[in-house]
Amino acid sequence: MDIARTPSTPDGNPEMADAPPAPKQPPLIRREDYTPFPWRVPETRLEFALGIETTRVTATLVVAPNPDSAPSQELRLSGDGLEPRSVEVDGQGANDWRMDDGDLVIALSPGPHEVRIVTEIDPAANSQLMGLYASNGMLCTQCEAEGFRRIAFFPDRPDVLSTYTVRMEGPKELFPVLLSNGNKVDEGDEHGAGDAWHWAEWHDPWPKPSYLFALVAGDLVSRKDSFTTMSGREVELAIWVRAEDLPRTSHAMESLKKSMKWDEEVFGREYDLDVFNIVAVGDFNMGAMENKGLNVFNTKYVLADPETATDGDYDGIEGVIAHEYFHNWSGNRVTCRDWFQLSLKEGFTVLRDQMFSQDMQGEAVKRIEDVRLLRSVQFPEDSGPLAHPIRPDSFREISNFYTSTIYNKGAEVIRMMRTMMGAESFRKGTDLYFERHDGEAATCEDFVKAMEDGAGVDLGQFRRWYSQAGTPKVEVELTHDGETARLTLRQTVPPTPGQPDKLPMVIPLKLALFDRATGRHRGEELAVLVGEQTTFEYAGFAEKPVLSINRGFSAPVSIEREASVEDLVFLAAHDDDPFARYEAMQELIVGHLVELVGGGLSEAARDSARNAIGGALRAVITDPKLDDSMRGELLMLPSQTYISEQLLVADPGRVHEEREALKAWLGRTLEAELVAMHERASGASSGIDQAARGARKVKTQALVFLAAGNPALGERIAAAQYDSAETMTDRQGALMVLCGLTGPERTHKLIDFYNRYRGNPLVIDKWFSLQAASLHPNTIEHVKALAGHPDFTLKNPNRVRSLYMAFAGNPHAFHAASGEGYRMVADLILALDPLNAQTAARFVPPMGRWRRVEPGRASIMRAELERIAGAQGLSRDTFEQVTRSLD
Ligand code: B3K
Ligand code: ZN
Repeated sequence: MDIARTPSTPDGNPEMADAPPAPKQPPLIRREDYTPFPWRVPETRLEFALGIETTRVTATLVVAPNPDSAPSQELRLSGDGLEPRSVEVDGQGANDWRMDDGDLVIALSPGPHEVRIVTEIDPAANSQLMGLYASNGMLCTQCEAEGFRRIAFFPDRPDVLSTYTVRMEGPKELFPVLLSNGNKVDEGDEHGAGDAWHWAEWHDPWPKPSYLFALVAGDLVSRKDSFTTMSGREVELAIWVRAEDLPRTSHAMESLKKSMKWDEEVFGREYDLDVFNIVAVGDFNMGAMENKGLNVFNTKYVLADPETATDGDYDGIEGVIAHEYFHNWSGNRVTCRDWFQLSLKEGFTVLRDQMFSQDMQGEAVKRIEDVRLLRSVQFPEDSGPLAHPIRPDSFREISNFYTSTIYNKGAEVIRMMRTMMGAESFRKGTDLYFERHDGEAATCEDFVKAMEDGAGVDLGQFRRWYSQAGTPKVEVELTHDGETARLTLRQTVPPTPGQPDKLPMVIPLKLALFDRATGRHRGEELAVLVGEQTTFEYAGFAEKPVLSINRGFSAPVSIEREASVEDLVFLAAHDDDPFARYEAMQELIVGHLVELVGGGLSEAARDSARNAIGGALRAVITDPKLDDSMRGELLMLPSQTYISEQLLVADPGRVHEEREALKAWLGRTLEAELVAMHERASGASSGIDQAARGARKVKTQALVFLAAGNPALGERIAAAQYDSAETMTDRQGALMVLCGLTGPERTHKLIDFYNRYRGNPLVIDKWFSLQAASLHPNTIEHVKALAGHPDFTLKNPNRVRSLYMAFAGNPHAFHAASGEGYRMVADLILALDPLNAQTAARFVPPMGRWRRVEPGRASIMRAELERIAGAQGLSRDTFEQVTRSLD
């Protein structure tokens, strides 16, 4: 309706008329506005009378004025959708309280008090999966970041640390197991209720913020084990799952024990409670949660056996178990002062889990995988409308800031510190950090200061990594003159939302200069770029050397250089740094595809580049010195996202076309070698040793190329691999390839896969994902049909992600020129937002890339974002992401 014709209501308020109300802008919360909470809460007692539909919560808070804050006459307790049933202060019913935007504000005279509030919640109705909710008959919690306020009125902010005692009671039959943080101190049957009801009391001696609170009640069984800490304390370990899942918990338990040992050895961190519990839940918004002594996990990161989990799933479990366990120190013992400091715990803990996995799984391949993730998710984030520094300055909804920037770039920033100061000094810095801030809610600045003081270094200018967003670009030029090689490095940091002008960063670049004739270099160097431009000189080179730069990906930057095809082929074959070798191969292929997409490449130039790439890949396939895990990495074509990222504005259709054409050409040209590699690798065992895992990786790599070059041959070999598969890795790899083909085996094997694994939700998730991520020409129709499949539900985040996140990451179908892919994702966001806002908002970033997409598609993407923005009653999560994406 035209605004001019909107009838006014008697009081002149157009919002009362039938026009949609203007969406209320959620408040912007700023880092600079931080003030300490006026009250301390030394003790918290929570009593839960548990029920799936009604749970009664009695919260007793011992409060006292905070000496570090200005005094206050009122106590503001955060609440979200709660109503107080009773409010008592010091044992007396209180009248002097009010509700303010969901919060409970109680008038309180200065001095210590005991405040008791009763609330009732309905876990079954909690589809947001934040707070206390029901999942498959059990009750569990998720409180980070602001879920605790959906359970009880409380100062729900990370700098209010309290010691918790939790009493739970409920029907034994429904909830035979009752768990909370810390140690179980007592339990018993409820008097007067026969033996039908029971209770348990838990006490956590470590003060913690409310976001680390957890409770689980359900019919669960556990795998038990124990760990003796470095000081000789015995810790009881338990992984709690549904009875039918128990056989699939051994890998998770082994991962936990390895993590505990590794953290003692590498960071000197010992576990600090008598028990460590992990619970697996089928309905979960993310991977896992590090609640003190009671980690809650998505089943995806707990359950595995070779029949149902891939090698990648095994690694994911090991990495996530480690990550959550490591949070016990980096996050729990030392927590965050406010949510702007999120990277303090997340960036550091990601670095710690990456280092652990590098030690467990092999350094080189893990590093390549981590960089691939950074480039495919974080780099696009950093160059788009949602770019933010690793320590953001403002937000409207904190759930939107659990980003790859906070996590992965955050880890890279701390990794750079380690690269510059060396492993030993780094450990001195982290020791000092833990010692200085144990039991505190700290800031990123506290971390940097402790690293400076502990390691004895100056990180003055380096701090800009915390405040400036955007991926720095480093232009590299190598010249040679007489006996001297001169390396000029020039940096620019691109403008990002709210940060038009940037200052130079500190960029540590590991490099080596190779002698072309011998294929050797004289040692790795570290060049640290601090200004906008610096020239480094290297004497003693009779001939221009070949430059290997950003070895090990020592800095999260994009390197721009004019490397010749010959130099890249040289590095791809000779570089002794595995990452640099991988990088040279990627550069070779990306450079070629970018040229092709740009047009104007003659056929002769294209053929010569193709031949160089083909030759380099042939050398990789046949190099006897390479192990298969690394070979698999070198054979991976750069992703479409990464290629598009190199272009200012990309036509997804063109990028896809050229990438597929190259893949097909390579499949045809290297057919004999690929078939031989597949045959050789098929002879490997089905074990989980590195050799067997590597063999599985190259087998599926071979299929990818073969199917592109010769679909009939690819289909035949893939179908045979599917039939003879002894592991999920082989079976899923074969089905992935078949999903992209149009032959009959696609349907046969999809039916077989579904029937074989129906009833196993994690495997059925794979079945959805494989079809949604497929390059098959009819993927859009397939996804539409799958959305109506009886196994599809919007209520389970794993299932939603398995279909729609896979689809939104599909470079072909999502970007269909008709705009249908964009419409489908926008429809999903609108349907999911009222049910699960956090998950819905996660689908906005792929649409927010419109500025980097050719104008035809860009206008459809933008229109879809506007359609979402115009919807009534949008959540704060989705509203913030959509409006930032349109700005
Ligand atoms: N700290 C949690 C993430 C919580 C996300 C809340 N939206 C898991 C982790 O990073 O370890
Ligand atoms: Zn984490």
